[in-house]
Amino acid sequence: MRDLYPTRTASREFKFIDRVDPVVYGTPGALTQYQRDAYSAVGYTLIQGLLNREELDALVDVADGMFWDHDGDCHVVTEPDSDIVRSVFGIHGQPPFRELAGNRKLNAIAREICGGDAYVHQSRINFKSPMQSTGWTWHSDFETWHAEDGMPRMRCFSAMICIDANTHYNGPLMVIPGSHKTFLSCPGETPDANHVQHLAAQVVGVPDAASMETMLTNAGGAIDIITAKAGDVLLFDCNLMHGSGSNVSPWRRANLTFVFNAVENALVEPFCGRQHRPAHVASKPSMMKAGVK
Ligand code: 6CS
Ligand code: FE
Repeated sequence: MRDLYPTRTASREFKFIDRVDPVVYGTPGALTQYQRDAYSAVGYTLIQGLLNREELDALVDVADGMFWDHDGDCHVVTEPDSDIVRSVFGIHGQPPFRELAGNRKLNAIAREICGGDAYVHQSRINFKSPMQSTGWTWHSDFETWHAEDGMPRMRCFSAMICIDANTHYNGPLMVIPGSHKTFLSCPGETPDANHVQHLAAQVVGVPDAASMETMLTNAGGAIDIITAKAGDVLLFDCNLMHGSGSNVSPWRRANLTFVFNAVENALVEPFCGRQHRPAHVASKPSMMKAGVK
């Protein structure tokens, strides 16, 4: 299959490649016109209060439990320099995450953005523990999912459900608005079994200062800080440049993310030439439908 977004090539240069894919594929229906326009223009939009109090309380209880006592059904990633749990992956096959992934509103949004049937490519809770958790360096998720998972096109998005309030103080997500419209091809070969180290601290596929400067100039110098209430959900495009700092506050910033990918955008051979990553970071449509019909 032709590689429209070559990255991690032998080149030692960063290179900007114009996006050839639409941002929203489907007809209007689930998003308000404002949300649809905002998502298309800046690459993200916030849906307030997706979860009701009861759903949120159940989610908080389960997340608390998983942090302290994770069973074999999920895959734990710890902080780079400690055994503090950073993330758990591969949870959308178990309650209550399976039900949440099948949330009617979320599925209608997935159908609108993906333009048809969608499935969960990845699920995770990032715990962002108080005073302990390091952040995530700037990156495009699609750059990894394309190179290492074989995701052909930009027809995929993340739904980040806020388990806790995301404030200015507890390591909130930062995004470069509009950066989803350009793909940043990064130098550097993908190491074998890269996901083991990558999920704790990404090294390949990340911008340098010069490419960050260019993206920020294109965005009018803006870095948007995403603050949200517990129960809100942030929808963001697979190619939006984002990152977050450490949590130096006494308040946890846990978020649950489902990544919805169009069935028509199913994974092919990884474009980096390595083996597929394990199913807990890169599901396949046949393996785990999110209840999206
Ligand atoms: O490699 C991945 O799939 C993960 N890495 C990052 C930095 N964000 C998205 C995803 O969780
Ligand atoms: Fe990410």
